Amino acid sequence: MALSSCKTEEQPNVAQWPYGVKYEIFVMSFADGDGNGKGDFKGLTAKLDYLKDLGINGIWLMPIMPSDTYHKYHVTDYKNIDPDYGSLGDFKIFIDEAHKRGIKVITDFVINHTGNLHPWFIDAQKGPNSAYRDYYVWGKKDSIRNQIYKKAVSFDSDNIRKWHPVNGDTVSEQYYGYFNGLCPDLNLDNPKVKDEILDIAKFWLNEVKVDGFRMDAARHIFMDERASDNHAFWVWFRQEMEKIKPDVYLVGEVWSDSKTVAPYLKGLPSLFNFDLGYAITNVAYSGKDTIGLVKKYKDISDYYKSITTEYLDATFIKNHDQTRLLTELKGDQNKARMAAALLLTLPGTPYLYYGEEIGMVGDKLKTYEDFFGPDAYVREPFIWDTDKKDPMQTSWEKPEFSTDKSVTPETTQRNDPASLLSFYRKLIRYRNSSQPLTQGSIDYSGIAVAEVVSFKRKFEAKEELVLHNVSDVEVTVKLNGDNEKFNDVQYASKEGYQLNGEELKLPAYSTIILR
Ligand SMILES: [Ca+2]
Repeated sequence: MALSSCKTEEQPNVAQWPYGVKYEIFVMSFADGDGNGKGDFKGLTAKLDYLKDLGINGIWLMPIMPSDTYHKYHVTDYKNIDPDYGSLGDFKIFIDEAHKRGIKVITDFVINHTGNLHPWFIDAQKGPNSAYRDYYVWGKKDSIRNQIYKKAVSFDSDNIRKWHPVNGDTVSEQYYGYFNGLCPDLNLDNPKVKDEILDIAKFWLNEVKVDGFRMDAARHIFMDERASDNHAFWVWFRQEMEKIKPDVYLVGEVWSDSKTVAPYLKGLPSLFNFDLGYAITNVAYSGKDTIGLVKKYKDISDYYKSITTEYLDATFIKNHDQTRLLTELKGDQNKARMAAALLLTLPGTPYLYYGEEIGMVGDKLKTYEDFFGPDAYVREPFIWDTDKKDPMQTSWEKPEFSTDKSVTPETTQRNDPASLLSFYRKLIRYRNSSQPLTQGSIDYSGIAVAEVVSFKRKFEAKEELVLHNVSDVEVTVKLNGDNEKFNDVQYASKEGYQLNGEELKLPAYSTIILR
């Protein structure tokens, strides 16, 4: 009973798409295949075996289309690959190699806005007679006077000026840009723009063979006052995508509370669960479940399931817009492990943010002086080896947080069974071998101990009991009543646990899964 349980190594992988663990990548920071310091598809292709070994079956790529911004959310050409990342040919090879390894690929598809250097917008700015004028949203000074400054800010934008003048001209029409003036909103009331979007989608899904899209800024397609138009837009969008590719996978970003999120599920049955990310971080940080994590999770997911039977939760802890997990947990790796363990044992399709698995750090709240802004602090180069020994190490920016001093490189962690990376790999493998964890329902365990988050996961006749001691002290719980049947330890994150009859002793910061 002292051994760190490893019944999982030879078990078949039951994580069938769209279930399974996903991995979000900022290509610029991942792996450099041509030696210019910027990540690209040659590099990413060469690192696919790393991702396969980690156990993921899906990759979400942050935007890859040509853009004048480092993060590439301001698109200037919808049918190509940014030259920083290589060629379309490189990308097709990458897709092919990913598919050979059983890994699907989804890309960010930014349709709320284009970059201001997109040819459509360059032309549209020429004046009301431009053929592309109606591709964007224009307002005359009188009609927009009361809404030039929107008072409300949102989670995903602190911009309050939504209307922007062309070249300082505040007399004529101004254009609408929800996030800022550098990314003008597309006019998705215009059928021509909708046709363009479908044409672009056909290109990526049919010709390039991506498996789906992550839809950025899904609740800003139309202005806030037109929420129901936003909901209806996504129903239309999904129907059209399924005509192009019947098994297309779509996941949306609606960064808001669950009440605001819910109406989007009819069009986008997979949406990122921001509330869960906050809740997991909270429990891991405090070392106690003071918020009732399982109830919180069940309340949201039961509510969403009542809206659509197709609901498929897209869970995550942190993404590219947020301070990194380990930084938020004040560098405490034990707590980071517990957060990861919660994510990887709860329902849904868990998304890891690249570098989480090696303990990368980055604080978005740090005052910034460099050109890129605070978001770049959470999008730093992945650390492959010390002293740039790995030729694929990216160096497009000088990292402030994640260096080979602050983060143990992947190469060092790879063969160390006690490393954070090995912890992730082992737990993902266990999840992949378990139908209850991968696609089962969740229910209360009935065990009420504040230091322990516990729940049952069930798929058909298979049932597992998951217990997380999120605290820094050893805790003993009683497995009585209905829980007596769980007597076979399948997974243990640590040595030192003990199951004696009804009593289960959980070491500090440990996860035990029983059948
Ligand atoms: Ca490169």
